[in-house]
Amino acid sequence: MVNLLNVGKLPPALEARLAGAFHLTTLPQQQDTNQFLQEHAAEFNAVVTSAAVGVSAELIDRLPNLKVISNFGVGLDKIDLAKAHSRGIPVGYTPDVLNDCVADIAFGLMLDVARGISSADRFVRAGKWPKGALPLARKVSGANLGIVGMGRIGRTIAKRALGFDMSIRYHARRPVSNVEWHYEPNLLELAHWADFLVVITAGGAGTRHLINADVFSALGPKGFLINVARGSVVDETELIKALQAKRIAGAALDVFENEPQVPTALFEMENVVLLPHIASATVETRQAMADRVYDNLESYFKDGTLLSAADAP
Ligand code: 8YV
Repeated sequence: MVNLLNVGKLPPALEARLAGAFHLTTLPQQQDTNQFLQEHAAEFNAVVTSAAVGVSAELIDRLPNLKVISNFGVGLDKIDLAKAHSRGIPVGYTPDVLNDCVADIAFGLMLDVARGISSADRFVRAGKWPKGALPLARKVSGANLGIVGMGRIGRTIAKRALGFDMSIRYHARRPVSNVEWHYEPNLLELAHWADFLVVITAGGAGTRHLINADVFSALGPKGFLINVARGSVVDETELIKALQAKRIAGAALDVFENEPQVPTALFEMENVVLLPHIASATVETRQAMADRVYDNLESYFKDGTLLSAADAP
């Protein structure tokens, strides 16, 4: 019997399915998690988690018989991959199945912040329509789209942008092979060129505050920021300052530095769209993610392979 330790926040149906196939223990449900691990850590050979929670180096160290980790989500920034790989522990995750939904939300946010959809909805509900009109908005079709990060989701966003007749350029650490879009090695140049700067790069130490005050200045008073990556990639304090000083036109955010806390300074701004990290949150995509979490574990304990394994850092 496989003893599986759940440390994350999983959909209940996935938990039930895992409990049917493995001996499942949910760590946060234990009265004293520290004492529980002192007594039982050696029993576990697998961990399941979610992108928001991850698996720390400390936890990996405490589980001497850990063989595999399965993550609900594509983000690996909260999993200590270096530690896992140093112990030869493969990490499964859920790429590809969420590309469509995250790209859809990137466009939803772009359209909303540019055309003022949420703001116009508030205007109508507040009974303001009979008293006057809203200011004119910004056209999205045909605009310049700068994409920061050109992985699977970045490419899906670019595909959507073709339908909007947008010009597309991207920035990444290096040019991505088999990508036809113009590569911009200088992030500030990309921000300067872009009308909409969409951030969809991995989180973690390497990209922390990549989107900083200089990027906002380059984006300029007509440029919009859209973040569907990780809150850590954007310097939130500098973003608020840039918005307050009208150094950028607006921002649409699905992710934040300290979720679920959102800086209240953003609440009053009509040129800001705020979502509670829902880019992958559809019935279809969350089901596909749950299936992949399960299938990765099943496959590992059948023949030692994963359907989708994270690369070594
Ligand atoms: C989910 C995500 O919100 O895949 C990710 O990295 O951030 C989202 O898809 C997350 O996995 C739920 O914990």
